[in-house]
Amino acid sequence: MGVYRPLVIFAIVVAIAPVISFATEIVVGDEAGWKLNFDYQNWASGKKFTVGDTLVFKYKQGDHNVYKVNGTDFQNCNVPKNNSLGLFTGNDTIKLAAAGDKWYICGVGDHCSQGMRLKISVSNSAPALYAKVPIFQIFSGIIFAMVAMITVN
Ligand SMILES: [Cu+2]
Repeated sequence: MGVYRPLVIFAIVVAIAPVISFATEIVVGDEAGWKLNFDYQNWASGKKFTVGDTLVFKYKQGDHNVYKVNGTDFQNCNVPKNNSLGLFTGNDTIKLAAAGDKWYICGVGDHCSQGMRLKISVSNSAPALYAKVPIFQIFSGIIFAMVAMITVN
């Protein structure tokens, strides 16, 4: 009987793995990080941002920073005067808590107008979650679990 226990566990993992892996940590710019001379719009166009994901801005502390701004300030590169709106650690994490468009800029010098700005569209987790779980995988997981349980009994 004990021989089949791994089958049951495997079936459960197959069934729920896509569900538990949907919240991801996304490093802005991937290996490049948060820097000058990088096309963040091009980078973002190939990515999917979902509620629950976390953005990570990596840079040398002091060289750059991160301000979350609105669409107008993004367009005009207006850096908020209030420093409490910025992030400055060099390893800044931002949890994407709500769906919609989000805008981030670097507030150092003219970095924003040189292209150090990022606009993303965050989508709700539910539709994205279903889209990421192929029907085939759900069925195969359920059938595998049933077969495994019948075999055990
Ligand atoms: Cu900068």
